[in-house]
Amino acid sequence: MQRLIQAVINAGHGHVFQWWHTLDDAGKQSLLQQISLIDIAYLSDLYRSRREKAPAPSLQEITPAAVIGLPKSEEESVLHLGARRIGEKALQAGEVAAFVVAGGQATRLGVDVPKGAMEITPVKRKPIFQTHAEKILALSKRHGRSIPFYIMTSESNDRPTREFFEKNRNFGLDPANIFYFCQGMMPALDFEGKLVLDAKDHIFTSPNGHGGSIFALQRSGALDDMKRRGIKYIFYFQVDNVLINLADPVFLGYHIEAGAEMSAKVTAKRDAEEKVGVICQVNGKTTVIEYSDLSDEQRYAKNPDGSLRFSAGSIAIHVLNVDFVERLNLKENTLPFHIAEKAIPHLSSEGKLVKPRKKNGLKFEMFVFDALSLAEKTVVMEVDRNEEFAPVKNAEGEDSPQTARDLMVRLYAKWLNDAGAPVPRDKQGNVLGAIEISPLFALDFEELRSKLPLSYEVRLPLYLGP
Ligand code: UD2
Repeated sequence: MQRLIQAVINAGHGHVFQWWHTLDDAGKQSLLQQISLIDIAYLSDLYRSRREKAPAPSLQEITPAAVIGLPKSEEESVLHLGARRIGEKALQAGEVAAFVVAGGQATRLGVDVPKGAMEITPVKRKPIFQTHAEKILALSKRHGRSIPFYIMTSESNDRPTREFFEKNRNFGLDPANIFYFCQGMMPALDFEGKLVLDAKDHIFTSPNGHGGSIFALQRSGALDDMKRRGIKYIFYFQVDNVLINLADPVFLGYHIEAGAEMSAKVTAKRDAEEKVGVICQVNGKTTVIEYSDLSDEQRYAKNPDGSLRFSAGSIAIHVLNVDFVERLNLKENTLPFHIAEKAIPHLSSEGKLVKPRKKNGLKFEMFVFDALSLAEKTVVMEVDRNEEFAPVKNAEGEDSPQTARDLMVRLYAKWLNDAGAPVPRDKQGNVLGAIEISPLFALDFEELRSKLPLSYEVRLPLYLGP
């Protein structure tokens, strides 16, 4: 014990023992236990190198990624159909797992429940987790094989997430097919590079980023569980996308057909300013460059036809091979840490918790898309954002519950229209009420069309459920 304390003092973090004399044995134990798990030397390296960021690649060094576009010809539709068949075969063989990352702290949303527990759907106000669960149920039924659901949480929302599922009887899923695990945590540092106490016996930590999922999958036993079940492909998505086309067989099919290790879906960026990472090629490797890391020259670069040169916006949907994730776990520190300045809660000199508004320290996060450049082969596929992307990030305005609901209504209205059931609209074309179609009624347009009676009359609000 003495040796550990001395090592921490020598490394310049003696202040974490500031309240030692006030702690009872349990408090001392828990502080020491936490410290013993922190790699202080590595943290110091990260701090020292915080300004040594490799220069962003120049306009000449990056090229747009090769993207499988939306089908525009008969020939491309046939290719899509071929991919769909391959993906469906993998689903029927039970080789696909659904994996949601839900460990974020939903800071921008400002809610005190896990983001997945937020009520979202336009008519029934079903929570986000239920929309995902219903898709998994519907897919399992369609393909005759259950799809196991892996849910990554973090320290602060693990228990509420499990309790939420239990309270709702797992939304009909078999609990034997749900696997929860916590992602890793990472200590923050203040601007002087010192660890921060947020209680007299506790050092402030925060989730280590969605990239931490690569290592948490292995550490938690989830990867072993997948191998036991014969899973080969992990369908990765973010909890906040309520229009996720879960386990999309076309995407899976292209990935499998190409022998890829990790793949990504993109949508054409709305405009140069949209805050999504851009997928491109850097030195021949598929890479995501975060919005903030693009130079203005790159952000606004145009093709001769006036379209954006770097328009492949990452929507954080991936397929990863189980083998690939295993390989990434063979070495330490495979993914880099990104450093962000944040407001870090800390103790005042009187030992009271202070929650500052201003940025006062550094948080460290790994990003899953950094694994793309480590894959031997990747597939990048474009999808229509109106059909597959409705993220819930903010309480109001852009990417909020309201915009997500509007996008759901718009999509369901289009399905109904295309299936021959006109939807009441105002002169501007806005739908005159709420529409909700449960995945248990129809997972997609084709299923809706096959189930809708002839001359179906749409009355709003409309809910189509099981
Ligand atoms: C992410 C992408 C952005 C774009 C966008 C699409 C990054 C840095 N940027 O933006 O390029 O694709 O998504 O919606 O990822 N999470 C964890 N653990 C963590 C941190 C996050 O599980 O430690 C989960 C979180 O619960 C959420 C997802 O990862 O489901 C995305 O996190 P975010 O909302 O912080 O990402 P954002 O909006 O910066």
